[in-house]
Amino acid sequence: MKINLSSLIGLLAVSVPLFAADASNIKVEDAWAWASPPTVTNGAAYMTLVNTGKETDRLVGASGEVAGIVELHTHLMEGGMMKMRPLEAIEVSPGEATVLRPSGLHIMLIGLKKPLAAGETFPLRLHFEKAGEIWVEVTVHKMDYKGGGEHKHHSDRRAQ
Ligand SMILES: [Cu+2]
Repeated sequence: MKINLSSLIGLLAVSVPLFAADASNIKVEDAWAWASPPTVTNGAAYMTLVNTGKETDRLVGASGEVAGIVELHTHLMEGGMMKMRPLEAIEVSPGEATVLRPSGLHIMLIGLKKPLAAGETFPLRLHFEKAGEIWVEVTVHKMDYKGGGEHKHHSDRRAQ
């Protein structure tokens, strides 16, 4: 029957992007966020992006149900103050890890639907120029979480 044949072709067509995602050159490691106090309505997600391919890729956006608005941000010094700036894209070059971390690059979560609770996880969808969409599960840590050496040198030493 002709109908069966065309639906088979339809299935083949949708399987192509799935295969492309499997062959992705982008690996996302250690996706995390600080837990948010109940009165705080914004948060940020951090992670390490690794490009196992040969060409530079770009993270061009992120989305998720966790917050009303999800943006790519960086921190810049401006007039002696650390300020956040939205970015159009974050470049992910091969051969080096692109680390999103406090006081640096981050995925800004504006208007959290509910506070981020320690121990929970939430999904984020990352949009890459070449690798396409990648879902990551972000783990929420307590605020006093001491990460690796990467987290040591930021300037905002929190009072106990
Ligand atoms: Cu921000």
